[in-house]
Amino acid sequence: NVHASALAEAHLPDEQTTAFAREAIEDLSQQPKKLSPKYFYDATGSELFEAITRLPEYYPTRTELAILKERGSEIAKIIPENAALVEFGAGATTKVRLLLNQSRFAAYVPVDISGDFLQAQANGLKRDFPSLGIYPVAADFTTPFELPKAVASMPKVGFFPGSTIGNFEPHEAQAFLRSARQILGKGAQMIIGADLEKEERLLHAAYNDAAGVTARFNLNVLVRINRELGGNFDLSAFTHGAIYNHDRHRIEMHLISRKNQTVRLLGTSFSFRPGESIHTENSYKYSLDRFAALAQGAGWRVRESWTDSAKMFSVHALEA
Ligand code: AVI
Repeated sequence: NVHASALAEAHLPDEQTTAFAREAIEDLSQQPKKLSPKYFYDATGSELFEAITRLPEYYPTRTELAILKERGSEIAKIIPENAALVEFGAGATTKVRLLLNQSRFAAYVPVDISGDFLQAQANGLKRDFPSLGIYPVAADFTTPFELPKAVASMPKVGFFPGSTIGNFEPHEAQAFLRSARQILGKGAQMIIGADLEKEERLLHAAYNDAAGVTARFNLNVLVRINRELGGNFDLSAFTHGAIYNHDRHRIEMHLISRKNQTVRLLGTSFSFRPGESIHTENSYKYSLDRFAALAQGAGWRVRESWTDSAKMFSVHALEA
């Protein structure tokens, strides 16, 4: 019954919508205003992010992939036989396929909040790796979760590519690494990607691409607020801006109001001055030393760190 379910949707928002509403109102009430980057990723946002990874200016994805390819045999050497590969967050399967091709894993455990996405991903991998045990876990990987019983006795290898760790505040990044160590257990390994600090011009270009895909990705959070929470943001009255904050070693993404305006959202009004920003994302850039200190602070030992020849991106092998 289409009508009844539409009504249910209008009157009984599910838990996630309620959380989105609560968080959006709280974050837009702050000074300076902000919104959480986790709300970028609905179906459209995930597609826009995939498009970002193919942009000429956005070097992280292709550089990390090249490192994983080039260092494949070195990575394979530190991976025990018949281990379980536990991926925190499940995106495109390109990177994980590389690892699965290079080493003999007995099991793959993708962990992601979106159950539908996990199933599609698992189906695709099952066809190409028929002897691999695939055990998806639908969970928020930033909070503690249990590994499937089937992999209990296998050596564990965590995988966290893409420099997603860079979107966490340093204290959150450390908490995540500590929790991953607990989940994976004693003797575990972890393969993790981290973007490196570099010439500002290159960072600026990567987050202010000429085709405007990153701008659309950033604005998509306002599209979602309008559609899912009944907001009335005028998209043409905000511009995308990404700047490098040297002192804090991070790219900051902002949505900047072009004029004096008031936006209404669920009965609350938010006014904006011209030039006032909503801070939507941080993307921290590490040095090899700062990354090692972060990992060590969370109880990991850095076994090896690999970079490309231009030192754009880094991949680290950690040991619990
Ligand atoms: C997912 N994450 C690592 C991306 C980054 O580079 O921080 C998200 C992104 N934001 C703008 N462009 C890409």
